[in-house]
Formats: sequence, C-alpha cells, structure tokens
Amino acid sequence: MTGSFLAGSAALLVTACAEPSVAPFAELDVDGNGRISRNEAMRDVVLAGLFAEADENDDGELTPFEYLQAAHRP
Ligand SMILES: [Ca+2]
Ligand SMILES: [Ca+2]
Repeated sequence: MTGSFLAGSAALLVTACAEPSVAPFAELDVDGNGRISRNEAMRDVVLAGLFAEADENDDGELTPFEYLQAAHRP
C-alpha cells in the first residue's frame, strides 16, 4: 500500500469514470483455453492496464476469477 500507487489509481479512475468497461472474457480468450494471456489482454486497453494488478498469482495469465476481480474493481 503506497501513496504513489493510490494517486495513480485515482487518476485512472477519473479517466475510466469509476466503472471500467472490459470486453467479455470469452471475447478476450481468443484461443479458448479458459485463461487470458498477456497477449490476449492487450486486445482490451482497460484490461491491458490492469493486467499486472489483476494477475494475482503472477503466472502471466488471468483465470476467470482473476478477470472478474479486475473487471469489477471499483
Ligand atoms: Ca487464452
Ligand atoms: Ca494468474
């Protein structure tokens, strides 16, 4: 929890109007393997910005759970 991180998030929220619209999971999972890789996430500019934060276990892919956490983050 750092001040600079919070300041960055606040700036992002202003830009994203508090409710980021992320493309549907199925649309982003191009190869249909049930996970969104970093390359797949790049198709959605909002998710691309959230990817590092969204990938909670840091394995380079988003599970549906990780995706939902990121997509519905306030
Ligand atoms: Ca995939
Ligand atoms: Ca992950």
